[in-house]
Amino acid sequence: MAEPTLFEKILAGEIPGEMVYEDAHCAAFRDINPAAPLHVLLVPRKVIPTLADAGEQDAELLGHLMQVAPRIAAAEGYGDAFRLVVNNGADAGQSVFHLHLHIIAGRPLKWPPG
Ligand code: DGP
Repeated sequence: MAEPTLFEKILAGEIPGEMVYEDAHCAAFRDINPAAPLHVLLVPRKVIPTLADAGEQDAELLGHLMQVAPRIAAAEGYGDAFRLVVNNGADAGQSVFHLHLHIIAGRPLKWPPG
């Protein structure tokens, strides 16, 4: 058995996390180091290390995450303007190798991102 990821431990309640959403397939909690007034991490319960590791069998799960994310933004009061970010790989800024969507909102968001 692989060592549980940090996010598995948060989803299991073994490490504290401020949960904002949970269903059978995914859960969301506030980022410990928020980059904006809203910064939530949406994490599938299934451990997929990176987006690039997702396969055909994960298509429904990925679609589910994309449908849940706007609902979370709206529930938090930011339904009109939010950004979703997936860092894929260490060189792209990924530090936790358990796929997650960053849901960021609540301040002007520049483009292109840094
Ligand atoms: P990334 O760098 O894309 O892999 O994003 C990982 C995020 O996880 C980063 O924004 C900080 C957040 N994070 C790291 N450790 C913890 C933790 O223990 N609790 C919470 N809530 N967030 C964490």
